[in-house]
Amino acid sequence: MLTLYVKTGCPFCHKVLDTGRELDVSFEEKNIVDDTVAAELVARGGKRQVPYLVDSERGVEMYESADIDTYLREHYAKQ
Ligand SMILES: N[C@@H](CCC(=O)N[C@@H](CS)C(=O)NCC(=O)O)C(=O)O
Repeated sequence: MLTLYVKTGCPFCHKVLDTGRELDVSFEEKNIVDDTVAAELVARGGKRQVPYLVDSERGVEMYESADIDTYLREHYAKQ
């Protein structure tokens, strides 16, 4: 399962969500406007920054929209 921490109005998040749509990849979205979710993100990744991807099947977690974009294209490209 892919989880994406996002924030309403975040252009970097939109970039990743656009890539997901392009690749037919769906995310469980968690929005850090909710303080509980923000705290969960900081506990998980170490800082309050979105987007943040969690790929639980591969045990991969990362910040940085460009890195997430590259990762999705490498591992979730359409066949
Ligand atoms: N270089 C980062 C920049 C990410 C970034 O600046 N995210 C902003 C939101 S657009 C953020 O997390 N700000 C902290 C906050 O809103 O609490 C990326 O490309 O992912």
